[in-house]
Amino acid sequence: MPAAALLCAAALAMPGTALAADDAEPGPEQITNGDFAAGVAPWWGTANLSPAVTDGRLCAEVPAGTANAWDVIIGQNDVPIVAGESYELSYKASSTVPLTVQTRVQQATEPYTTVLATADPVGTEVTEVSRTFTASTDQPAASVQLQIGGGESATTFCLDDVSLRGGAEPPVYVPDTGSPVRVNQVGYLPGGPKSGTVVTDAQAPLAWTVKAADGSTAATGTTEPKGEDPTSHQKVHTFDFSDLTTTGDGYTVEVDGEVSEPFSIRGDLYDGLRSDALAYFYHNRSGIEIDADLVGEEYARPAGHIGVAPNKGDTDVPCQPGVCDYRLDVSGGWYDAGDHGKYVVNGGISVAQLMSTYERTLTAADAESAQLGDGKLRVPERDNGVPDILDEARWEMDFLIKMQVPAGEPLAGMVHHKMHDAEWTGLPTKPHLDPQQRELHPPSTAATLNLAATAAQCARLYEPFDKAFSDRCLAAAETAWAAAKAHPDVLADPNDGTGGGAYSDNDVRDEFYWAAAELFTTTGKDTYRQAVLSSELHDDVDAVFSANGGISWGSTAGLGALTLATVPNGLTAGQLAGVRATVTAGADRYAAQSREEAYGVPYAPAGEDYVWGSNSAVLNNMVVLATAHDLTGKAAYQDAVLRGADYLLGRNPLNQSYVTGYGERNSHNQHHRFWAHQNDPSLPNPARGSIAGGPNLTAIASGDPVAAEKLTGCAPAMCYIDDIGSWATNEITVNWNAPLAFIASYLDDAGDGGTVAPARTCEVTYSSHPWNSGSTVTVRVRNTGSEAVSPWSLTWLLHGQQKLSHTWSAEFTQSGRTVAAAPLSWNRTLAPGKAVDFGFNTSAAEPAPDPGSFKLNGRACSSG
Ligand code: 9MR
Repeated sequence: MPAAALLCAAALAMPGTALAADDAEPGPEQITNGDFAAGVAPWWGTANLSPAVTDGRLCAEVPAGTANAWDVIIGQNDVPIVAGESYELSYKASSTVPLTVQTRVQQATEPYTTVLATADPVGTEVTEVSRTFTASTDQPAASVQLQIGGGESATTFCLDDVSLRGGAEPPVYVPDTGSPVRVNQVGYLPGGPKSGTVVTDAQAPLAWTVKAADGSTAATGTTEPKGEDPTSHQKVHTFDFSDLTTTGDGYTVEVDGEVSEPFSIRGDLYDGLRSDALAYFYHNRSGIEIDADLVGEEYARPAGHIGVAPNKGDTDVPCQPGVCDYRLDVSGGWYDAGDHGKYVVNGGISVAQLMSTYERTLTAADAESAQLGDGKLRVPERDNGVPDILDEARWEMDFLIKMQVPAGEPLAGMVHHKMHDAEWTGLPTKPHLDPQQRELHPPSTAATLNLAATAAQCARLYEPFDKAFSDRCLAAAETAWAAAKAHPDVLADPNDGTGGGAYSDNDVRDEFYWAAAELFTTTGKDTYRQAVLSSELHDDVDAVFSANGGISWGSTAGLGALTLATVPNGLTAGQLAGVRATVTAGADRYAAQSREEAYGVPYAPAGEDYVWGSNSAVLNNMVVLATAHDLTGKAAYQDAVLRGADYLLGRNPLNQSYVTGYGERNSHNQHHRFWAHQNDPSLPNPARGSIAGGPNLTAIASGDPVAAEKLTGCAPAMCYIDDIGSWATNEITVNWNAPLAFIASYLDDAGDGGTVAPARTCEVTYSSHPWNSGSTVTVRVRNTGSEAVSPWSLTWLLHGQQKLSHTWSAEFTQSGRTVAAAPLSWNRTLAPGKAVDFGFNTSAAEPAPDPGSFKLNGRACSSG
């Protein structure tokens, strides 16, 4: 079956109406984006033109001295023309030097048979042209062309309100959704929930059968009718085969004679996704050659935006006119998305979530750091002694710091909101061939707080690996915080969207909260504590983990709450319990949504309002659920994460896996200027592990031309198309791949996805009391397992600026915030049922509460 089936609606609707009679209704519109409200596409120009939308019209500089009218063309292809039908073509045009337009409706390729060929004079004033014709031949994909070459003088030609009415109703796009039986096309973890959805009009339960690869029956049961699903308007049943735990590949589910896509049941399903999702960031680095040895020939490319022509940046970038009179080296960082812009508020959340993917391995009992470690990921900094995921994050952190306004300049310490091309470039454009001027846009409070938050997190995570960099991060963070406090309401302009996205945000209370939480967690300082506790968002679950989707680039309070709940900090036990309760309340909400949704997705915005990048809203809810699972060990949270993965990987109304390379029916034509295979077969598809933005109810209103053509009337969770032109449903971005990386890492750590919390074979009691200007801590670790541990080693995190001063009864090392205690000669062996006691004093004037998470020889202990 083709990826998308086109049905001609002529059979269903009224036949095209002729225009011969004066009172006849004009027929249906055949032109897409004739008023240019959605920008240039799908209009095209010959290579000697650079058409752009100016004041709502399409304008182009027509060169002088071409020989023929057809040497300069503005046109639109794929316009269906039906023989015998009557049409009216009309448009408004002006030309600074009067010219004659050769107006054509014709075949796009040889022999260029025309159904309309007229010569229409256009003057300096707006001229209206209107022509009617009856088509002499069928042309299913005709080309409407305004041929404007052959003039002696150069001229500016502008065009508006192009319309071609008549003929048959244009074809209605009907997505090919394949089998009505929907499953996670990658598979299910053996110990996790296994559910699916089937689209059917049947009222009564239906029998389902899971078949193994050899065709044998592996499990059977009956479906549960669910009625009409409001997200898809499909009538659906669900089915559950969680009891099947036998590992294998090539399973299918059969319901009512219909067979699902194949899937596996295995514990290592997400092994590859963790590193692929993270490789996305290296692939999209700016300012460095992408090395074939790391990504393969197909994906290798020269460094983009290092000041080598035709690039104009990013090593010496001016501000937009009137914004500043200095220039900055803002090279490096990651490209935002399909475009080459670099936006602090979006880079900020992305790098934070990458750092949190790493930080989780320090705090979550069952998280593994090895797969993120040195030499494990596709980064050129392998074997430098630093975990690879931190190498990747540093590429962006360095860029974010460069975006800070230098000392001595107006608004020093604030951070430029973004930098990008002065005009939008077309698809495809390889980064190193982007000829546009790059410009810094004004600083904003939101961007400044993004730097404060991420640089504070950077300071604590890089301390063990590069103290100077850690210090630089902390200085940048504190400078940014002070600048944001001094300029608390400098908002980015929502209309500043030429050549790059606006990323405007008119509420920065959440950015203040996030930055305060990170700065407090890193420094323990009272100013930041007060800023956290006095924020009206603190512990307000409705604001922080909204039912409509909690965390996004414009809504960052949840990032702060997750850090406070998981990374040891100086909150009192009561305050810590409060913030953890906020996280679990948010997770309870998303888990309930997942249980109630027909497709199991932990996302249920009011009015089914699937937002731009809805897949990242799903993922960010999954991050809250995963964190709640890390904190509590409750299976219900992990189950909801797994059902979220099912939705993203195929159990959804479109039967679509949204992650390139994963699942039979995966998205692979996402909107991207280099991974533009759909536009240019010599270029690659997106690399494995790239997640599409997903269904977007506002896609048409946003001016997405493919959505306008194909998705009119779509049900919320079906407003998506895997077409490179659909930038509002099918783009890829750093801030969507970052939560994917977090979740892939969590899922890989989840092993078999057991619903029973893993057995703990050690127990830690941690008691802390104020002492002089610091704290005295005593630790007891008990071996609750059946085997001796010898020699033992216990690790945990200290918080803030706490440093060990005096220690006893164990050998201590501190690396950044991580403390390791090892035995002395006399307490080397921890026998079953026995405990060892040791202790230490800390130096900083802040409490040292129980971090709640300990590992004995790398395995999690329970703490009591
Ligand atoms: O992800 C952004 C989404 O939340 C906004 O609604 C939308 C319109 O402002 O912009 C999205 O971000 C795009 C950005 O503006 C430009 N680079 C690509 C981003 C993803 O489509």
